[in-house]
Amino acid sequence: MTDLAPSDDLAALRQEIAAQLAASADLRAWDAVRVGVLGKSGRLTALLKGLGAVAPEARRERGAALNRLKAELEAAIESRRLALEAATLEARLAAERLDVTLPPRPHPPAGAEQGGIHPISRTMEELVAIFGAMGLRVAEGPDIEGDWYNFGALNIPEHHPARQDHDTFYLPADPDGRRPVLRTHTSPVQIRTMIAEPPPIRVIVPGRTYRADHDATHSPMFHQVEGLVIDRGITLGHLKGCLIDFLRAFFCISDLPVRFRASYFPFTEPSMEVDIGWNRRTGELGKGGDWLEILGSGMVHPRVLANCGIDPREWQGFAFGMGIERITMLKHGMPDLRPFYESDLRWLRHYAADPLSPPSLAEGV
Ligand code: 2U9
Repeated sequence: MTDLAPSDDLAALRQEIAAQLAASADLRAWDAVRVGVLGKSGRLTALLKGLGAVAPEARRERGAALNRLKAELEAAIESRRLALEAATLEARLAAERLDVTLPPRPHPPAGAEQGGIHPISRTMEELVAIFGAMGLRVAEGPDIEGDWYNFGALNIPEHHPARQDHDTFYLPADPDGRRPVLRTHTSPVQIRTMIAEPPPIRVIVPGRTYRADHDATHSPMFHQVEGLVIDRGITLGHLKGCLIDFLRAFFCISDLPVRFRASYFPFTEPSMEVDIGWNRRTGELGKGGDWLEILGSGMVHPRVLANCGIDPREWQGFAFGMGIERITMLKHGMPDLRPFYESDLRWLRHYAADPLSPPSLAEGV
């Protein structure tokens, strides 16, 4: 028969467990205390199991004392759990605090160099943003083209100088004698679009183009963007409005002077070259009384529409084209075209765009 004083050992156990709970710094330590008291082989469980061995006259009192202690310890254990969980949450909230009013991090982490957007890519992003806001989408096509897509469908005659070997890169002839070309403009993509889709059509085509030319302002590979809008009742007024809005948004000059000058292209009729106002002496755009040619445009030639299966009596359209290097050089005051392709990190660091700031519509369209 066990012959213990009814509560001395229980008071000591209560104190000991209270001290262990207070010392438990996290939920893992807390659980060890809990299991050590209430678990299958826990201290209190053992005492309860030993109740049967207590002398019958002391058993009731001992049982009641054990049950009181059990309730007390359970409450103390639960309250410690709540306190530890609250502390854990507090610590997490403090560690993961997020100030949404902070500006984006302007610099890369120490030791790392931040990449930049190549000026050609940034201009393309701006073109997509500005013309996209007017409802034009991007169309793409192959760099290697057939003669008909690059020249024939565009009403460019057999004897046209652009078709001569010294202007165009031809690939070796195929067994049928046809010589593929590196596209000299992105216009074959509009031809493919008109053949593949019924009007209305509203597209811009940014992409690589190739001409046998190389000096400070010409590269054998360069980038163009062309645009095509086909719908019922399209007029020169639509062409002018679209291009004036584009030029003012792209160069961020809301009152940029724009002039349309009659010209000739085989694929448009009438055709117009577009000039913007600038100062020839300082190179400043927007004022100065001089004119600078910036792009070509016109109403799509009826024969070109018919070549693509579109009835020119029902559908009309305008088109335009410009060099991406050229408009980028003018916008950023770059004197030479060649560094675009030389991967000189000093030049790239100077002219690259911040990848974290998206292309803006500047003055808006
Ligand atoms: C289709 C019909 C018409 C696209 C046009 C120009 C005028 C033009 C040059 C500017 C400088 C090319 O980069 S550059 O050398 N482009 O002057 N391009 S109209 O006209 C089209 C295109 C496709 C089916």
